[in-house]
Amino acid sequence: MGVFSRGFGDRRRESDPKLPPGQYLTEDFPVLSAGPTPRVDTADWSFTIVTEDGTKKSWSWADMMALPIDEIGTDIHCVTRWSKLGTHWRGVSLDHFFTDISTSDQYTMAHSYGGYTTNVPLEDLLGGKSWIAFEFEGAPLDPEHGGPARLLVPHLYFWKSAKWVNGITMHANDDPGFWEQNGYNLYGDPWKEQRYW
Ligand SMILES: Nc1nc2c(c(=O)[nH]1)N[C@H]1C(S)=C(S)[C@@H](COP(=O)(O)O)O[C@H]1N2
Ligand SMILES: [Mo]
Repeated sequence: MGVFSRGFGDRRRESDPKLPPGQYLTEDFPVLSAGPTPRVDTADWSFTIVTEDGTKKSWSWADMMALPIDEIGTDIHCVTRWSKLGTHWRGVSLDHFFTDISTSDQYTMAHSYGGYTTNVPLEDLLGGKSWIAFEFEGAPLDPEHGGPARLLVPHLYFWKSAKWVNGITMHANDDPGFWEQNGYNLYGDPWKEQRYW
């Protein structure tokens, strides 16, 4: 935006077709955490998927790094109305974690170090729509932003992108996670302004 005059830039921003309704653009990266920032070393990090029959499959940091890594360019939208366009991440698609997972459940709950949870339908995690992200703009993900690794589900409001993610449990029903129990929408589509119940 630096090459444009301020007035031109502001008008362009207000009408940006990439900006969902009720959102404004921000250049900085606000930190929104419901509790203290957990400090998790990659040597201690693991990610576990638990299915309905209790079967668990876990990945260490090295296991995750051996999976195909994507470069992700995407916009992100927070329910508190800020959006960032054109952010860059590196991460592993959830498709790769689910390759050998056998489940009949259609819903998932993401779990984080520190206890945060958020519910996402399984189909919203698959098909190249979500990642475990560990780099932001060319640097390891800052602990405040969920480092060493966070869920990235950019087509839903950013509260679905669980920071410090350490696992997913399969659910038969769309059970509410932390913010969803506290008034946020069960699904959270920014283009439909699904902010609250
Ligand atoms: N573990 C955890 N993940 C979380 C949160 C949190 O409090 N704890 N906040 C959510 C909310 S409400 C938002 S908007 C984004 C904020 O991510 P940021 O702090 O990197 O901007 O993280 C989401 N993921
Ligand atoms: Mo948020």
